[in-house]
Amino acid sequence: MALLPILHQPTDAEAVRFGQRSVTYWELRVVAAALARQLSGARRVAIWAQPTLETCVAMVAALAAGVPAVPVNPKLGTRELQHVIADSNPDLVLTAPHVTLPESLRAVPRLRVDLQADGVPAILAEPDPESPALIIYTSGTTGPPKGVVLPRRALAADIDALAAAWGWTAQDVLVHGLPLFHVHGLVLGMLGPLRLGSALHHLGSFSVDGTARELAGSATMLFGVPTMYHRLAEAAEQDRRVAGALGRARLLISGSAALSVADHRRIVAATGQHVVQRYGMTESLITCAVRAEGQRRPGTVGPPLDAVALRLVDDHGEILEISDDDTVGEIEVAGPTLFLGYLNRPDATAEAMHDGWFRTGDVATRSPDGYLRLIGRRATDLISSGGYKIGAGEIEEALLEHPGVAEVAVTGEPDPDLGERVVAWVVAAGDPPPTAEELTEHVVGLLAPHKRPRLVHYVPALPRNEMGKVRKAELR
Ligand code: MLC
Ligand code: AMP
Repeated sequence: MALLPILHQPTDAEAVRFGQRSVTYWELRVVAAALARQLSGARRVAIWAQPTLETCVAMVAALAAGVPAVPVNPKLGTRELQHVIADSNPDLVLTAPHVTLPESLRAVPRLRVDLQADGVPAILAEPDPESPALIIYTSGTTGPPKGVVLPRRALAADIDALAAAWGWTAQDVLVHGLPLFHVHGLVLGMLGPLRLGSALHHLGSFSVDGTARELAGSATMLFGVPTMYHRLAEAAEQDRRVAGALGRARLLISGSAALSVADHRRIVAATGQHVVQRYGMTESLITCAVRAEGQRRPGTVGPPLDAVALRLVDDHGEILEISDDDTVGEIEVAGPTLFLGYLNRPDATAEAMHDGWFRTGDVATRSPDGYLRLIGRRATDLISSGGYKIGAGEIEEALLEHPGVAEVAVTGEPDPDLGERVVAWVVAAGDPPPTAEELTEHVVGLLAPHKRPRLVHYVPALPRNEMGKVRKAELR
């Protein structure tokens, strides 16, 4: 089956809507097929992934052409953008017509996405399911982000498994305001509805009002990160219209970070709805989900999807057969939803695998009925903030480039809204020392704004062990 079967038999049903602009499946097919013809022969393309209709058309065109697409966060700082472009080396960058691109992208030929097309160009032959479809950059604990190469087969298998888990059909209308350069908003949130032939109403950017308006209208499902549900919980407690809109949804689905038990309960109390959680990673796509008909227990992400093989292993890599909701192991996954490897990084790919299983780095318990409960990560240097995964090392390196920083450690501290907030512990140099605002702007210049420190502590020295490694636990 084709990755996007509906392109072969388009209907007049609404496909996607961004604000006031929308296209039907027929219109999408016409513009995407025309653009796909212009892409064919390209080795790889970057897509300037603003939350717009043009991004959607560009993505569909690249998939139709069988050209791997690199979605680029338009808010990346110079350092990260240079890295993504140098590492992925795209032949073209696809943008909406009026975008001004930053310096580091000027050398890459640009193709403007045109929403007008004449005729009805044929759809190109379906590419090999094992061929790369997307390259999505994700942070690790050290070094710059790595490009996760996802084959078409993984996208198809994951969307189909989620559709089965949630009874997700062409009759559903999905609403969300997620960014289109990560798995959550792009693969689940955009390619999901397109593969199923259902509609997506994208909010442009997340807002409580927009979400409530859509759910009070035709939207049946909501995707969001826990920060969004935290804000919705607060609003629903204050405003009966928000509570009522959330209460009408067929499914409220949360992922990318842990939804706190407190926020889960607040939403139940205000709206009568239990949020459905699911768990995954860029490399494995979504691997666990509470089923539409399943018990929605706070703090759990449900059992593995039908397509996914999942095991827990102990510190020695031995498989844990036990399911007592208590014994803790690292999650390893296998099956058709897995990535092909990290772009240009066979070393990192090999390190991530264990006998053909992908090592997630997430630790969990398993209940007798197979529900996973995530209890943390192996790497404490990976910060989860607003549903984004952020490597502490990346921010430390950026801060050390500031002349007013002699030493620095970055930690994630609990935050009621973001889950964790990025905190920098700085041994300052220079007189006067740099202000917190200066350091924040410095990070925003090099990296994406969501990686900026939300708090800067000045300390006379960092606590270190005999090896000279910073004892981060003591800072907290
Ligand atoms: C803030 N901004 C700045 C800035 N300070 N821009 C430039 N310079 C500065 N100094 C910008 C931000 O980029 C943001 O824009 C806006 O101003 C508000 O800043 P913020 O406070 O950082 O954003 P906030 O409102 O807190 O955003 C919360 C949020 C966001 C929940 C809406 O964190 C979000 O969209 N999270 C989704 C993350 C996600 O999709 N993760 C999926 C990973 S895939 P803007 O435009 O950004 O709003 C994955 C797999 C899986 O994990 O399982 O799903
Ligand atoms: P990323 O690599 O950006 O795709 O982020 C994946 C990480 O997000 C996982 O390794 C988990 O740590 C975290 N994550 C995703 N979904 C959940 C969830 N439902 N609960 C807790 N953590 C989650």
